[in-house]
Amino acid sequence: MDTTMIIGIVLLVALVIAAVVAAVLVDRSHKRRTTGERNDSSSRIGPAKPAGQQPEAAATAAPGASSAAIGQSQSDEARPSQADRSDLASAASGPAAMSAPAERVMETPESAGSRITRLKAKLSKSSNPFGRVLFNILAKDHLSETDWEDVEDTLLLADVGADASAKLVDELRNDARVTGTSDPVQVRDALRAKLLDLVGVDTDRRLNADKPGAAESASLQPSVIIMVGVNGTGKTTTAGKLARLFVAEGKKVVMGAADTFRAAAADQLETWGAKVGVNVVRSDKDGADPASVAFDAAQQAKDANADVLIIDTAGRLQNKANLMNELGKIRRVAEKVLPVDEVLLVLDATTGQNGMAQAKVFAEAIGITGVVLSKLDGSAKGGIVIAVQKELGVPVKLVGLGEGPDDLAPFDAPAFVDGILA
Ligand SMILES: Nc1nc2c(ncn2[C@@H]2O[C@H](COP(=O)(O)OP(=O)(O)OP(=O)(O)O)[C@@H](O)[C@H]2O)c(=O)[nH]1
Ligand SMILES: [Mg+2]
Repeated sequence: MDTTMIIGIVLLVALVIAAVVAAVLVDRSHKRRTTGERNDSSSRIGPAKPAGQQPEAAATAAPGASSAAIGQSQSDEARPSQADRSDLASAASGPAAMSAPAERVMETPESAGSRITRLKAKLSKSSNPFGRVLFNILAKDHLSETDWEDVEDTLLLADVGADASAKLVDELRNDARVTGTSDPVQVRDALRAKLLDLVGVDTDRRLNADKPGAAESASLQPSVIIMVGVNGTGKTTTAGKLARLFVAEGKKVVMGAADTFRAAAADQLETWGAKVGVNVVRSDKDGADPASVAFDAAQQAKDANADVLIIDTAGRLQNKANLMNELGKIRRVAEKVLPVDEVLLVLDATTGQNGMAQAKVFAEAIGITGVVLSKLDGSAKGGIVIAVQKELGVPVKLVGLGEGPDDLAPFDAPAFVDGILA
């Protein structure tokens, strides 16, 4: 064999090896590309998939899965029914889609009875400057002219309102004159009775969704609640706490994130929902029309046979006419699908009489069926309860007593008055 032949054979072998290596490399890169495409497409299933969520979890996160999730085992939850799957398809294609609870370990919200006992104790313990001043005045042996004025000033400072404070003290003084006594203990008892009267002991404070017969007819299901109020009063927090209250009652809840100003607002609502298996209908587009999200939420809550739909809205100042008109539109558009049973105005208890101005404009713009007095655990200027109810004719239905997930309770008039006088 001559040298030329040997070189030829070596070159041939080298060429064959190069061809084999090239073929293997091409095959590997092709495999990588197809796997990547599969992953990409699964990440599009279910909007707002939380970081780190696995594709399987995204499928679990289907709309309608809330019915499976609430009160059921994790394995049930991991197997959405056929209906769940078709819901998922329609939700993903719509402008606002229902996202899923992100966490697998569900919390058990505190029952209504247990939270009332706990929150009553919390209310009576909260530092209440109003109660302390009244206590000091009424601890005297005999009430002088200045003491009466101090009682009135204290009621004013506690946001009871000018008219109500003057009327209350006038009546107390009049009673004292008639009975010929200004015995502080009797005055104190009389004050308690009058405050109770003003706050309203027999007022029906049930949420419309909780009233017997609410949404019994299939066509009226679910009950719809819209949360409104100025910026930062606690709307989203209250929506989340309220969802827990309903879940504790065994109800199926859906929430709608009609605060489309910031994506973070929908994320905040999802975080609340995820803990108790409540799905949130949201738009992934910042600045989407909140009314259209409300419409989609109503449609999807209805399709999912939910008992209650809670729609969160963006905070807005009452003097911004366009934003107030937007609220009216949210209601009208939601009502194309379902009647709105409840509009809850969330008032920050620490804003005092300023809350009145807010309440009036919100009542005109969207209609108010109840007030949530949030942050009553703060400086406890709860007297606004009296003014709001009197001016608007709508009851305070719930009070927020802290940032904890179950720190929301039905308003309890005697506990509230005792809290003031404590
Ligand atoms: N102490 C206390 N804090 C509360 C209560 N309710 C809400 N907060 C706090 O108030 C702050 C604002 O609450 P959000 O629920 O975000 O208020 P929002 O009305 O949705 O705010 P916007 O959507 O920005 O208008 C948060 O830090 C809450 O934790 C309450 O009852 N007590
Ligand atoms: Mg909010």
